[in-house]
Amino acid sequence: MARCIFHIDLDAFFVSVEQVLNPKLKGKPVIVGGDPERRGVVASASYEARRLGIHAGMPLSGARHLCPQATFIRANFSRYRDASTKFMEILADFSPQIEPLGLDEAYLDVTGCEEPYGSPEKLALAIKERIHKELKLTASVGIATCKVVAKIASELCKPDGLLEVAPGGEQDFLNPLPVAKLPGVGKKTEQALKRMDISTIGELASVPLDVVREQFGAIGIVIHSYAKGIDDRRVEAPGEPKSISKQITFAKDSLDRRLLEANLRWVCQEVGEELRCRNKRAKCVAIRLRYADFKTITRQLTLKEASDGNQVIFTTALQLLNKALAQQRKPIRLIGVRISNLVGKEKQLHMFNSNIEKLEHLNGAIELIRRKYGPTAIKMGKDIT
Ligand code: DCP
Ligand code: CA
Repeated sequence: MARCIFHIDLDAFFVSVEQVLNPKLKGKPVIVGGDPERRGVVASASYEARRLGIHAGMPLSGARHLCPQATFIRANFSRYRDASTKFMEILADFSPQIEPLGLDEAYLDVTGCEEPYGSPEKLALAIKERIHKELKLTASVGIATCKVVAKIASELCKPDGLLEVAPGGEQDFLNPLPVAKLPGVGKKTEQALKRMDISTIGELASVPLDVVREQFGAIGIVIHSYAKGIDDRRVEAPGEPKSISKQITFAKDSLDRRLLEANLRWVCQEVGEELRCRNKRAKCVAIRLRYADFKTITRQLTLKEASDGNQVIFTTALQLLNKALAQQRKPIRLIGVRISNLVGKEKQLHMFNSNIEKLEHLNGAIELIRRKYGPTAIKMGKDIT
């Protein structure tokens, strides 16, 4: 089922908070930054000031030169933190899955939450209305099936906007936009892409992955995938993930069982290590396979008992991989593992099962060696270097 992700961003945040406290400033060029006589930069500019060429990050002295009639206000962070807390509380009333980004923006996974409202758009309008009623602030909302498209959508509809990219419409939406709109494409990458005659997202999406990977390495794989409207990142509250996942994209699509197994083992070790660092056990193990044609499948299994052992995770993941390979033999470009249903690591009865206990000791010892001597210092027997 397609996900429904919102990216919500308050408009001209610092400035808008100041305008709520002093409504006379509404509709005027207002700049929050600091004392223009001293060194400092623009933190937030009202849309009226932006029309006169002011933007965040520009020196305040330059801003004053360009726009002497503007009202300059020194940033008052406690006000912005208060507004931010209330903003996040409102969002929490609409979905349990929130990922705040800084003070004034957040991703919401609202899959299934829209039903009582009739549509994602109506749910977004309800959120905007609450924000306006309670905080007197305006927000812009991007709606899409993944984070990257939702974020680009919210940026395009600012201020006080709402833009929904229908499932399946991602590529048409992205194609004409400049590559700089993609997260991960900074000034340098933008210029390097220009030298390759790539200036729109559509042009980037149509270049073979190998070319982009060759040029930009790992980030190339990410931006190429974003350009195709593919973004599997989940909406997760920082610090308390509901799942842990890792994936690896192969240099060349492959059906070589030894390579697939070795990579699967490595990915399982990585998620296992993070799981134990967080002092958790997982009840659910899932694998994700992406084939050469970008078709992506997920297969998952629930364990009888929550575990944090590499071997349990790997054996389960391998079982899922074998089943998937038996059903479909197409070259694979990406393999990933996600463990979820995380529970606390209370001692459980099966801890007295000596085999499991031995494995846990073994995992602990391997990790100690890795931390001390580096990740390649010790590997399980079947690993490929
Ligand atoms: N901020 C800052 N310095 C920057 C950029 C931003 O201090 N270089 C602060 C002030 C902004 C807040 O973070 O109000 C949010 O940043 P945004 O990029 O979302 O900018 P705004 O909310 O001001 O404007 P927009 O309407 O474009 O979201
Ligand atoms: Ca903002």
